[in-house]
Amino acid sequence: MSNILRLDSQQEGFAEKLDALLCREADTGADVQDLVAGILADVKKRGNAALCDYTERFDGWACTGETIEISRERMQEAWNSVSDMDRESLQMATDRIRAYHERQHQDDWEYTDEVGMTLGQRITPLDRVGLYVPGGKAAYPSSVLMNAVPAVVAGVKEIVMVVPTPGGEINELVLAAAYVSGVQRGFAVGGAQAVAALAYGTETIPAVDKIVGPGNKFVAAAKRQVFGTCGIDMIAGPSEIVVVADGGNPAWIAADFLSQAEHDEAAQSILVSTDAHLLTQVASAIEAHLQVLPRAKIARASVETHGALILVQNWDEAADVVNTIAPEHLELALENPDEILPKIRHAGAIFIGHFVPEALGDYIAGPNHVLPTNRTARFSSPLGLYDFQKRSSVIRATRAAVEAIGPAAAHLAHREGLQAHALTLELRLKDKS
Ligand code: HSO
Ligand code: ZN
Repeated sequence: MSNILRLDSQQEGFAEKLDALLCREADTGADVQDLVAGILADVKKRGNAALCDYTERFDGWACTGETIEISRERMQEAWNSVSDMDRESLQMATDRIRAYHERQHQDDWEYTDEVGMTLGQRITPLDRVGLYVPGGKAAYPSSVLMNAVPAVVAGVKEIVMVVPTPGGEINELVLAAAYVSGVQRGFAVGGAQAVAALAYGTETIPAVDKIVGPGNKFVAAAKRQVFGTCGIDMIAGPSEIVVVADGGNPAWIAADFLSQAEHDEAAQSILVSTDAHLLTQVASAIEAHLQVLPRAKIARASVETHGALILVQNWDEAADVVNTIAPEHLELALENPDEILPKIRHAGAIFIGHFVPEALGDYIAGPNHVLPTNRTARFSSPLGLYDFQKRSSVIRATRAAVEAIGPAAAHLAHREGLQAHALTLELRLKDKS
């Protein structure tokens, strides 16, 4: 039997134990931050020359401004080279993700108030977005779709992608996903140096307005440091899943539990139930799956260091536990999921009923799989159309409106000691022409 922590809400110190379980991530060390700061400054100063130096050092190939370019034609070649089933699956996912995100469209609005001010909000897309795609074991074509499609739907004019190619190796399915989802240009660079190139621009790579997409700790530190020069989406941590279950098939629940554990040793999977027997059955089923899963080593490390099986007394308690965790993914594998749903306040994506494994959402359901992790679902939302748009306020006034509200503004300006502000209003109020 695998060695998974068991907690019981009736236990002494349960709240503290739950807290300790959720404390997963040590802050990025000062050494990483300093290294990244040096790379950012160097790429900002020396452009392609620095970018290629770091690419040679970290990814092991000598590039130039020309050789890093991945053209749309190269992406199309990849699209043509993958299997029919690859293409059909990517196409279906793209279409479904597009349909979902189209629903997030918001109209501009405007209203005229009682004094004659016409006030409104306009929504405009970002001009240029940079998508970071990790290489190696975390090269997920599905993440290319999840980042690029909402940007396209939002009306972003240019979407560029960076992807590291250590040893010159490039994932054809990533390129095919970039092709089908509408990425316009790609560059075969990665790491903090690629984030720097996107933030500041080089002779070859255009500076973008926002950088999105997951990455390792160097990429995450670089995104944090360039924030302000450009926007960033979020700093996504290792995957998480909480399954709340009341029976059902233990083998299904165990597979769902492991689906996130297999991402990363630092991933976290937690099962919450009122049924102690089910917890035991799922623990055995997890062990059985681990015997055959190719990524068992990663999944076992995740489950044994960060996993937990939590016994609660009732569904109110289950909801409290979920809200404390604020998980990235929540499965309500329950006979009556709608009883507990209204009590859930913090979760990135909620999968309802026995028949919806989280993996459906990772690939094809339509909602975004880029979700708040590390308890940030308390205050943030899935990646969406709104992340690729911004709002402008629109203000119109008639003379009558300025007469009605201008004196109060001038008064406040004087109170703040800002005479020029006051003057802008007083001149207009005095002018009877
Ligand atoms: N579950 C991951 C996304 C992913 N899963 C990509 C499979 N591929 C993020 O939460
Ligand atoms: Zn996943």
